[in-house]
This record gives sequence, C-alpha cells and structure tokens, in this order.
Amino acid sequence: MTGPALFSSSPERSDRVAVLADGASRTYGEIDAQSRRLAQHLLAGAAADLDGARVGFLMEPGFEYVVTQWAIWRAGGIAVPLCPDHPAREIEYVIDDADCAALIGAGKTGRRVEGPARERGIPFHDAADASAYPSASDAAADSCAPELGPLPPVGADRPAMILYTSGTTGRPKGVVTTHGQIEAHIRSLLDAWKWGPNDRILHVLPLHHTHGVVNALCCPLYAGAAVEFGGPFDPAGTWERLASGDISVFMAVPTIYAKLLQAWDAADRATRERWSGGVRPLRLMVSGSAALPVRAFERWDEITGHRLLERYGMTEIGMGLSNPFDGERRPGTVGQPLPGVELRLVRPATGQVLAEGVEALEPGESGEIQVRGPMVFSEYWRRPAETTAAFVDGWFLTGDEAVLEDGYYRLLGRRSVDILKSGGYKISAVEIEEMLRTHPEVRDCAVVGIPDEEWGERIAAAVVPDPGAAPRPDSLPERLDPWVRERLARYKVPRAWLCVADLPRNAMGKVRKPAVQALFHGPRRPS
Ligand code: MLC
Ligand code: AMP
Repeated sequence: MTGPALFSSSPERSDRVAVLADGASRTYGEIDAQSRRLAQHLLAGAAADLDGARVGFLMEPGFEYVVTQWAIWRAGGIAVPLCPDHPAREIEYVIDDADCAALIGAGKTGRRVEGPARERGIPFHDAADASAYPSASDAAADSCAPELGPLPPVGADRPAMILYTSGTTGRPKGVVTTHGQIEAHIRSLLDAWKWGPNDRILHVLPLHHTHGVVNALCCPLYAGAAVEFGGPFDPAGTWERLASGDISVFMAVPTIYAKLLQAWDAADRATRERWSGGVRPLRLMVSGSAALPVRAFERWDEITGHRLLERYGMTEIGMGLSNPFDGERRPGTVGQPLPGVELRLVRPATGQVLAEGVEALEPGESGEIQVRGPMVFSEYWRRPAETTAAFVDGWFLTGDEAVLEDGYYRLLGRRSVDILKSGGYKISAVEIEEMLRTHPEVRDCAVVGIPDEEWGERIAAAVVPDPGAAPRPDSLPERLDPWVRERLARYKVPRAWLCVADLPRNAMGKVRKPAVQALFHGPRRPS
C-alpha cells in the first residue's frame, strides 16, 4: 500500500464516478492515474520523496483539485490549499507563512500563482497539464522522458495538510494535520452519518476549510461515493440540482440555508412544489460551522420535511459533536460526541470538569469545550508557543462555551469577543483592526460582530479618523471599503462603518467591545 486508504489505488472502484464538474464526470481510475503522473512529475529529477515539503495549490473546485491534493500526498508533500477568492496579499501570506517549496495551479485562476512562484524562485506546475506528464511506464518506453521513479510510502503519522484559520491575535495560523488525523476525522463521520458508495453529494463549499475539504470532499471519496461540484454558490441553481433526483447528501453553513429559504420564498408556487418535492428523497442534509437559528431549522422542516442535522466542528479538531443520524435531532443543539471523540466541559477559572461525554457532573453549568482524540491536529505551523498554549494535559482548548442539557450539547458562543463568524467563516477582529490602523487616515479603530439572521454576524468597524490626515472624515468609509477589499478576503470586509471621535474604553484604557457593538444599534446606525 502506498498511502492512507483515501488515496491508495483500489481496482474495484476504478470505473466508478468520483467527481462531476463543468458537465463532465471523472472516475476514480482517472484520478488515480492522473495523480500518480503529477506526483511523479513533482518528484522528477529531485528527491524520491517530498518529505514534508509544503506545496501550495490554487484552482477552482473540480477534478484538478482532487488530482492535485492526491498527487501532493502521493509524493510525500504537505498540501496547502489556497483560496481562489482571496486577493494576492492573502494568497502570498499563506505561501510565505507555509514556506511553500512549489506551487501548483490550474486554469486562469491557477495562473495567479505563476508570478509569486517566479518571484520566490520556486517551481510552478500546471495541474491541468497532468495528462501530458509521462507516467513511469511511458518513461520506460521513451528514453527522452524525464526519469521517473516509484512513489514513496506515506505513513499515517506524516503531516498531510495545512489549513489556515483565524486566531485571537493577528494573522491566520496554519493548522497541521497528519494523514492519520484526517483519516480518523473521516472514519468518525463515515460511521456516524452512514456514508456509502451510492451517495452523491452536491458540493458548494470553499475548499480551503475543513468543512469543504474533509467533510464534503474526503469523506465521500473515502466511501467510494461521487462528488458533484455545483460551481459558485447560486441559490436557484442549487435548488434545481438538489431537486434533480441525482443527489443524496448536502452540507452547508447556515447562511447558505438562509439564502435557499429566501430563494424558495421568492419562487412561484409551481417552482416551490417542484423544489420541495425534489429535495424530500435526500438521505442527509447537514448544517454546521456556525449556529443554525431554530427558526431556520423549523422552516426547512416545514418546506422540505428534512430535520437538518446540526453538528459542531473546528479546523483544529475536525468534527466534535453531532445530532444523531437516526435519533432525535434537536433544534438549537449540536448533539453528542462523535465516534472516537473524547469531549468534556470545563470551568475555565478552576479547571473543574463539569461534564464528560454525555454525562453532566454539574448539571446546568456551562463551561469551555475541550477535546481529545485521534483527529485532533498536531500543531500550529511553526508556532510552538501557541501550540503549547492551546492544550492542557493533552486536551485541546476550543474557546467555545457550551452547556449539556438533557444529554445534548448547546453552544453558547465564543469565549473571545475578537473571534467572529460571518457566512460560516471564522474571522479575527484583531487582524482587520491591525490592517485598518495602517491606513493613513485612521488613528484608531475597533471591529466587532453584529448579530445577523442571515450571516450569523455582520462585521462592523468603528473608526477614529486622524484629524490631520482625514479632511473629509464622513466619507472615510467609502475610501476604506475598496482599500480593505484589495488587501483582505471578501468575507473579512466590514459591512457596517461608523466614524467616532473616540472609542469607548474601561478604566484600564481597554476598548469595551460590547459598548462598540451598542454604537451600531443606536440612532447613528449606518445604512
Ligand atoms: C457577503 N456579503 C455579506 C457578507 N459576505 N454581507 C454581510 N456579511 C458578510 N460576511 C454580501 C455583500 O453584499 C456581497 O456583495 C454579497 O453578500 C455577495 O457576497 P458573496 O461573497 O458573493 O456571497 P456568496 O458568494 O453568496 O457567499 C456566501 C456564502 C459564503 C455563504 C456562500 O460566505 C460561503 O461559502 N461560506 C462558507 C464558509 C465555510 O465553508 N466555512 C467553514 C469553515 S470550517 P459585495 O459586492 O458587497 O461584496 C469550520 C469548522 C466547521 O467552520 O465546523 O465546519
Ligand atoms: P473554524 O476555525 O473555521 O474551524 O471554526 C470553528 C468554530 O466554528 C468553532 O470553534 C465554533 O465557534 C464554530 N462552530 C462550528 N460549528 C458550529 C455550530 N454548529 N454552531 C455554532 N458554532 C459552530
């Protein structure tokens, strides 16, 4: 066997469809062959094993993404997915922080990393050309072909992937997971949600986060199922595919369900009936990454007959808690620990354990969720101090508050006000503040999340203009919006702005974030 089960060849499934995208379908056999060719190309002329070198890759969701991910793994590298929606500054931050040794792109999107590769003196490979790369057997027949060797063995304890996640301080940090940890995450969900080879998932999530990469892509591929990429999320198009009769599984963040509900409300009666009836036969519909409002759970049930399965996860732990596949799915809760996950609630001030698994030791008392298990990540990439601070006695400190009620966990929110969730994306208020403070017209600022039915939270920024440098402070937000968009991912751009003379502070001079949030609910709330 050349590697973990996800990408080891299996002749029995080689003719089965693995990926559907852009009107074409590709089999497991094709992914297998192409990823071997690309892996051999990545190794050609250099080492027998990439030996943990980081390889960044940028492409739209589709066949090439899977080929590239498997090729990096087969060659012994660490896969670092880059986000097509990100501006150059964010992409280059990840390339540099991960210290990528090579970059792979496909199509127009992928060519965006050709320049960065050149500037850094590292190779750029075009994944769309993988079919043109000679395989080992071609090379044997053609003496002009580059020398191609066998692929290295890849053990479960080797690092496989780095996903970037926002923290309470500054810029995103890389979460390193090994092949064994990813496999444990996958197997837990296969078991809990009963994935099978006849499933087909409609995939609409970004592929640089664990929800889109592991839950919605690696799980079905591990099970021998099919993944249909839906292209950029479009509510009406998603309804049409969900109602087509081809799809058995769907996974999304609450904002996507909110947008689907809005599209249903706006549709005519015949369309509504077709959509509702067409969705009913699906086997499983999951919501996660942010809190699903109870109202959305109920409306979805009313119009489709599906009680959405809500679960809780985190980049660092994979998936931790889930409502049951077969039993009662309770709105407003995230269920119980998934198979293989050890989970407890702890009172942060004293370290007292309040609940363990499904047993409440101090009923009704809320605490921090801590997690242990084979799916928990290894380290923050090149941040040993932050890694050490994230664990106590082998338990990962999630920073999420919860309570165990009648055997089901209910989340109460994050312990830090500086971590926001908007559209299912985790966002650091501090990162946005640090960026804004580098603008010449900004003297100070505070970024907060404002509760929002559709987005979970909307990002809001209160800005203190620099009186000397900002001659027209009232129009400052109009200048800041495009300036931020050039520098930060779209989902980190503040959607509400306020110019203030000073920020509310406590006696120690620290900004009072709840008071900043209150500013946005007052009479001066911007449109
Ligand atoms: C966009 N808009 C927003 C917004 N983002 N408004 C408020 N808040 C935001 N955050 C508005 C703007 O007006 C924007 O236009 C318009 O919506 C369309 O923006 P968009 O970016 O094109 O939206 P859309 O493509 O529809 O994206 C919405 C989405 C996307 C929900 C499909 O956000 C998404 O894919 N989210 C998934 C994130 C995810 O996978 N998270 C998992 C992390 S892992 P304009 O022009 O003004 O910009 C994890 C662990 C776990 O959390 O448990 O799973
Ligand atoms: P990320 O770092 O992007 O992996 O985001 C993980 C965070 O998303 C968790 O720490 C939670 O705060 C939040 N989260 C995930 N699932 C849920 C859920 N079902 N309900 C509420 N919050 C959630």
